[in-house]
Amino acid sequence: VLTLKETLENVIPQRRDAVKELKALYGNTVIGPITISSVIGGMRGNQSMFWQGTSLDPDHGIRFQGLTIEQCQKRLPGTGINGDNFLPESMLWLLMTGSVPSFQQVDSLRRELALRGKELPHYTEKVLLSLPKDMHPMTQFAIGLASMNKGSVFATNYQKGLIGKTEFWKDTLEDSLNLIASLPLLTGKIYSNITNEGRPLGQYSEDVDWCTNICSLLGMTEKNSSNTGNLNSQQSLDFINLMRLYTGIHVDHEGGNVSAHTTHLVGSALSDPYLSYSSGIMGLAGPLHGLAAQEVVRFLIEMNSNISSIALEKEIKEYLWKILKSNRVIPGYGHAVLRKPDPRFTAMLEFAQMRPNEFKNDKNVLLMQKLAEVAPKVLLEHGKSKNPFPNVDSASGILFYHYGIRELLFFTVIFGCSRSMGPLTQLVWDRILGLPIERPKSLSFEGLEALTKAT
Ligand code: FAM
Repeated sequence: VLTLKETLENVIPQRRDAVKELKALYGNTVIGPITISSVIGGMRGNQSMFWQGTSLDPDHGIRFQGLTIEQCQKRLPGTGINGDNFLPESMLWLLMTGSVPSFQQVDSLRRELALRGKELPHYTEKVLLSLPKDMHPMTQFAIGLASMNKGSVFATNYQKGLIGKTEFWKDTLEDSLNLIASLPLLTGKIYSNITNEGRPLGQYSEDVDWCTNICSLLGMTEKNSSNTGNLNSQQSLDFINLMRLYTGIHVDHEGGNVSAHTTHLVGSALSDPYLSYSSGIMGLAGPLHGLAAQEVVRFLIEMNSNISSIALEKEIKEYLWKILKSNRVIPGYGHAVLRKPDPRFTAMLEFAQMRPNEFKNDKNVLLMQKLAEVAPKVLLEHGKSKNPFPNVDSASGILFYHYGIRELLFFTVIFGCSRSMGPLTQLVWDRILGLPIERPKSLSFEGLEALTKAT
């Protein structure tokens, strides 16, 4: 079986030629206008980034190398056990190479990552241990990742002048795989810091998949004696599959979102993958980006304590109207690009719907499901939001909460594990294609004003 790197090596020449030809033949083709509104409005709608792995359609949501979530669920290999979700390792292969891997290919990548990730560098361990236990978990995450830059193969070889530009991608891939592989231990360390005085919550194994290791190190597998969630064996398996589903579909959301764009921008200065992705993590920590899932959990809990029954639609509607009338937003609804329910939400909702017995007594999960019917009606009547449907953050946090992850700030760390795969894949491709340092032109107020006079 060819490794991921060998498979990539076979794909590269044709893709390099195609991009070179596109630039040579159509380099001057105008893609679209850039307006003053977009320049002072977060560059919304400007088609100005090259990004290969994923694309976002307002009606159909995210596509991974052209495949919808539903297609990924059907076609990407999992563990081979019936009912198990596909492995994020499969998604990484798809993003990186552009093709659906075989079971054997995924299994070899699973093994490769498990071996690469079996220990954290001793200095990273030391740094993490020294951090205050109540430090924001995303700050711990970014510090841990940045510290690993000490072992970057790319940075070392670049400094020694050992590699030429066309070969940069090899060390970038090496670092990226090492980084992704390190995430179960890094995440487990952060979770044990905030919940268990830094004492390990579970074991790492070279024989299992990336998500099973994440769950084990969070203390969320049954055989673990310090299990924080007190899960039985079925719940442990379900939680691992929830983790596979969640981390399999949050890998990427085109290039323009903050975490992806930041990783790409910092990487364009030839900063190594550790520095680049730790910057992306800093962006993911923002409340308008990765932190929204915790807002939804707070909202559901608060709403439940303010209504008498989930069955009373009238009461739910009144509660939502009270929020809207006080000029607040309904968290978990609306989107800047999407105009339909987010298919990532639908996938998470289906996870809950397939396990009615597990969730039948969880008022928060039941409310999440009920809101998906009621909130769009209210938002439509309200008439402001361009998208009245549930977004990605509507369901994920409350499902993690159900199984026992109660530290709301930690949700974004799990998001960050998943998000590593898309932006780091693009970083490898940035080096394969030799993309230059990013450097858009900026304009002052006077500069913009002068342009209005010129037209
Ligand atoms: N509840 C109430 N009002 C909403 C709303 C919601 N869920 N979503 C949008 N609106 C309002 C919005 O505030 C704006 O009002 P003003 O004209 O008074 O400023 C109006 O509808 C038009 O907004 P839009 O064009 O439809 O949305 P934007 O592109 O400006 O904003 C969101 C997109 C996601 C920031 C917005 O829908 C929102 O605040 N949603 C609630 C918070 C949330 O769920 N965030 C997570 C988003 C998630 F997908 C992610 O990216 N992680």
